[in-house]
Amino acid sequence: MSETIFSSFETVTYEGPSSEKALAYRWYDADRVVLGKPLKDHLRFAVAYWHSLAMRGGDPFGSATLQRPWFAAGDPIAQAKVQADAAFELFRVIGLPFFCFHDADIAPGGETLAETLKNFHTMVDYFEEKMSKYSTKLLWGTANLFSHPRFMAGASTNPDPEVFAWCAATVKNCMDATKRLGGSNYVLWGGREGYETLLNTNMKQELDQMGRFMNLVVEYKHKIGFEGQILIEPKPKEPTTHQYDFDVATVYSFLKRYGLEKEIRVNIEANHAMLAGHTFEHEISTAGALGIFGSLDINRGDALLGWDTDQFPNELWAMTMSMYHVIKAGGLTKGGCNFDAKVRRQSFTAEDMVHAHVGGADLCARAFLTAAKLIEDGRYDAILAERYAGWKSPEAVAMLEGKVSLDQIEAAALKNGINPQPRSGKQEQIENLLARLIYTDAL
Ligand code: XUL
Ligand code: CO
Repeated sequence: MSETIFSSFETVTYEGPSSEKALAYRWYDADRVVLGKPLKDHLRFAVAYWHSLAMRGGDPFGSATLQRPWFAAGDPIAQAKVQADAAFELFRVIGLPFFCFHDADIAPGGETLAETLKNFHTMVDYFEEKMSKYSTKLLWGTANLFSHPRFMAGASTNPDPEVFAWCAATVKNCMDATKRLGGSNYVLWGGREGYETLLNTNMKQELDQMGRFMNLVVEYKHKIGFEGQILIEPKPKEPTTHQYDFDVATVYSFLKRYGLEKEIRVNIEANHAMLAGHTFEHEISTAGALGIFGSLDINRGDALLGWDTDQFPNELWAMTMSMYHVIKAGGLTKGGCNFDAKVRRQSFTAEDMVHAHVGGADLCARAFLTAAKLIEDGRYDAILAERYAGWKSPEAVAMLEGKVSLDQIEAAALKNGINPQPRSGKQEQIENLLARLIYTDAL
């Protein structure tokens, strides 16, 4: 193994909130038991290979800035191996339990499908070897079906069936690799599953193609006995103007339409939620209500910009309420918190990369501990329970369970003569209670 830019760093450890050390966990005490299990098993943090290892820091106006020596390490496979050596050293330094990858992040593409898959499997072999030497596990694998020009008109929704077939072959191989590396989930983000103009688009045809593709994925999952979750990652726009997997609710309607609502869940990304005009917690709560909550891509956007800035999270209130809804949705079982976040172009050193992950994990850990405290405290849940308490009466239960018809409800309402009176929604009271619970160091 070659010396890497992360090799000189000590493994970052938990030191507690009062630590003055620049690189230390203040809130992420991985083994601390909260709500019945260790924090690390609630949060299941993952490093995103694409942002942390494969990105070079270019933007539409400027070239690469990030200091990543592996891009000059010889032929493409040699480069990919040096990059993997650095990746596993980064995982060791930050001590987070998982990583996630796309095929194209870990292996160079080839001229043909066969060559591309050969490169991929060479690197999967290398990853298997690395994983036997380090403790980091795979949270999820995925296929990049959006960067290469062949995908410019979509992947499974492409007007060209040969592109559909290329994508099917690629996903089959990525699912095989994910299973082989012990992945807990397989993710599909429809990078270009949408359109730029309806003038050249047959939407029904494209949706049927995507529905068939997802069914093929699910059939293959069962065929190979992959026990992980299959997840779709909603995003409303970027790169295409209109994306078919706009938000959680849209994905749910797609899953229902193609008979997949029991088979596929969602990987919800904070910045994507913002682009859809929602909050992260709205999307988590929607998935919880619809029974399709799966996993999280944990980054933040910028309210002043209209695109996916993929920054490391640092908003305590928003993240606390998101974690509250995660717990209410049943928690991250096989899912996790993937840092689908990148350092800024000026943060080009190895040290910046370590700070970014440590700060992000600390913020999420603090938010989770606060959300758990909020639940254990009980006052917030009591306000909510009181607001809906009327629905516990036998008459209300009968209405909700479909035991009475519209005319029976009318007759009962006329008979009891109740004139409903407005009640306070208590928004400010709730905000004040939450502010007291969130912005305190006592956890
Ligand atoms: C793009 C995005 C992707 C997916 C994986 O916005 O979030 O990185 O997470 O393809
Ligand atoms: Co993402």
